Amino acid sequence: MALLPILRYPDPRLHKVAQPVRVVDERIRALAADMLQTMRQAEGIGLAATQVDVHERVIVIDVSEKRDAPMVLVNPELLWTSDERVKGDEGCLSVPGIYDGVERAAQVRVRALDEHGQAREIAADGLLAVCIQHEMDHLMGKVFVEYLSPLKRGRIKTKLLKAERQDVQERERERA
Ligand code: QAP
Ligand code: CO
Repeated sequence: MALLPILRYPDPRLHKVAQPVRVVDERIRALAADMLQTMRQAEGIGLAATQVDVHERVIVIDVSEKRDAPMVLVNPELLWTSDERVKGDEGCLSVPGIYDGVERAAQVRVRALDEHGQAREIAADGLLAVCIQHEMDHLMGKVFVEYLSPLKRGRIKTKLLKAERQDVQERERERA
């Protein structure tokens, strides 16, 4: 298992569209295991392969209180979304320190393969429904800040680019 580096907004690679997985094999299981480890270590509830610069349709989620109910969704497809909408604050491991309100379908039904290549259908509401939609957006190259106003998005971009520059400088100072 390995921790994978997480791309940070506004990295252009976050906008690549992921390709369907052809076979769920050891390579995909290893990727999912690494993604789960990376998500746990970063204290996230969801992570899409796009965020670790792998452009294949794989997401991992664990919205359980005890963080002991990991889900692997390969080639997820939305079968149904409710007309009922909910607005809640979202964050993202690729947009650290930023949280803002996004409107989503309150309930969804999704079909996906699990880590063994078994087809499953999931009916979700609450946080799981929101998380599935957020992670599926990543696979389409979409980051939640794109639902915010251009003004907010611009401010977020500036803030994160500044933080990134400071990180680089810090690492350079450490090496010196
Ligand atoms: C997506 O996001 C999500 O800024 C998953 O400093 C978020 O795991 C779906 C995180 C909210 C539904 C609701 C963000 C951790 C984790 C940060 C995450 C941070 C540390 C975000
Ligand atoms: Co995200």
